[in-house]
Amino acid sequence: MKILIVEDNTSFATFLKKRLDKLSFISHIDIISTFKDLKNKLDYDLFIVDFILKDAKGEQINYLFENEKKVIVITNYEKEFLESEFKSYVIDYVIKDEISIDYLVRFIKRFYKNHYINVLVVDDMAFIRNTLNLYLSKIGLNVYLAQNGKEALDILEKEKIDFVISDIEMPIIDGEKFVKEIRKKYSLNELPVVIISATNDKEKLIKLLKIGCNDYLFKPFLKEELIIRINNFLDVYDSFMSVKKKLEIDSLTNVKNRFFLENSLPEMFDLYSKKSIAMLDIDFFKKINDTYGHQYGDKILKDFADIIKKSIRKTDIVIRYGGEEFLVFFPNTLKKEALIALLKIKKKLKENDYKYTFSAGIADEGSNLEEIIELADKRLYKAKSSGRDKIVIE
Ligand code: GH3
Ligand code: MG
Ligand code: MG
Ligand code: MG
Repeated sequence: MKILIVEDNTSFATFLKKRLDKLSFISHIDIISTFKDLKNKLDYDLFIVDFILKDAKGEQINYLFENEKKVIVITNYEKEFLESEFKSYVIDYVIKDEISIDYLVRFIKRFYKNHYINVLVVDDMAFIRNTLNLYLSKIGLNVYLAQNGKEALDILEKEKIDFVISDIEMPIIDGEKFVKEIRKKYSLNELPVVIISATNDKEKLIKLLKIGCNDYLFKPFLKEELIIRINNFLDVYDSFMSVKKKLEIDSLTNVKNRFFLENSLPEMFDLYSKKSIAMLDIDFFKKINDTYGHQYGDKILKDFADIIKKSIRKTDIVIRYGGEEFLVFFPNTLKKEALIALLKIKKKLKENDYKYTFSAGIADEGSNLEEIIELADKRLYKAKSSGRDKIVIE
């Protein structure tokens, strides 16, 4: 991402650049100090522009607006700026003090992340759709538009939408029915929905929250309010996702854990018609612990998880099922193909001179996750009872 700072106070410009240099996703930051220098310098993703320059008092903002550029204004003249026509030409403005610079840095981080987020706007009024499209695009989001609930449901089928902003009063399918349809397929965390409402009818809004809206906004909205609320909403959602990610990881081996198995795998499992599950268990692991100590045992577990990961495809998923027992989910894979991956693991253990072996059971039969796990587990037991160091697929 490339940023241009247009600021005649050099020490402030340098201070700002230093703060922004710390953000790894910014590849380039340049500083210029006059409107004159700005001409033909339009190849930037974001412009941070002083309101009052030596050779311009807003004309530079107008110029960038006419060229459809994204601008954040920095100024000490808040009142004058807010009273000017230029206010509507920019994404946002900040005052030149320490706290506002923190806001600016946060804003830029969010602006960058927003480029990876797809939002679906649903409203029957073209004016509202266009306004939201303008504001949301300005903060970097990829915007999809729909005129009613039916159109929106079609888009959700085809595109990877991350969150929805929807009107309530709409023809064909109204907001309430639309949200109900969404919640049949996606949970509140998978697809957040923010409702926009013209009414202050609290009872209706509460009902909407109960049927699965995440939040609401009132029409008409102020641009600043909308931008801050949506950005804050996305920040909270991001931190939720990173917490969720941490919750799903086994801290010793760095593969997925039981929490993931119970909360996320079932849905993933249902997406594929062809799939295999393998259960792997290290042989005589207790002896390893007893002989070399628990810490050494831990290291073996970490190494084993790494070797499994290196032997499978990126789309396959490793889960620590229990102490020294791992489950691998192979999407789009028959058990004979999964067997090849497990044989690779055996080979790698030998090549790296590990003294232990493992037993495994693989299954690709069964109509649900529980059934297929049970079958793989039965086969693992067979492998154990028939002498260990075996992989059983029948
Ligand atoms: P088998 O071949 O029948 O699988 O024998 P085993 O000894 O591998 O199996 P058993 O289930 O009897 O013992 C598993 C051992 O794994 C017992 C437990 O103390 C150890 N274990 C479980 N979790 C951990 C862990 O996180 N770290 C270490 N070091 N050991 C663990
Ligand atoms: Mg409407
Ligand atoms: Mg074991
Ligand atoms: Mg065991």
